[in-house]
Amino acid sequence: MRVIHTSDWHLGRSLLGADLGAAQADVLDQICRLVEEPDDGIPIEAVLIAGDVFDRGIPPVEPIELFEATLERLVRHTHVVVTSGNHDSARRLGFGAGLFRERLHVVTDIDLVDRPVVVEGSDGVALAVYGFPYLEPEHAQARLARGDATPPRSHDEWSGRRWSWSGPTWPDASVSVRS
Ligand SMILES: [Mn+2]
Repeated sequence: MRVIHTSDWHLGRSLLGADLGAAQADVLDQICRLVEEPDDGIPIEAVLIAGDVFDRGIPPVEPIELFEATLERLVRHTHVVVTSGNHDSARRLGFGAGLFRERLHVVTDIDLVDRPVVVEGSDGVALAVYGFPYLEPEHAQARLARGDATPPRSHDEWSGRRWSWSGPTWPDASVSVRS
């Protein structure tokens, strides 16, 4: 089972006034080509994008188009699992998550983190991927607070609280799980 684990694309970012769009497009093209034609012929079964897809919660049009075009190329060949980071707007990045089928999985909803995306590898191995979005404390509180007088004040505290309610569920109890 081979996967690419990546994060922090920060699409839309500029550096000291320089637009990074062309460089970012080049990197994403390289990732797509790795997936489209792996050098050794061993397929890449999933691409994991662990947050900060965009540099801002409301990105400009160009980075949105680059992201969309990249996803279109990747899902022709592999599964893609996306979560939101602290630079993303979880709600905006998660738009359409419930509509996507087959190979695109966008995990930005904190209620769903205990359910894995299961990828069946061509080698017979099944991979369970648990995407965990960044929990912006204010939003997490609005979504998750349950009458707590002293709610958590950070992502780490909120993630601990979230897991205390329900931990990862395994897709099949008969599957042996390695982490
Ligand atoms: Mn980042």
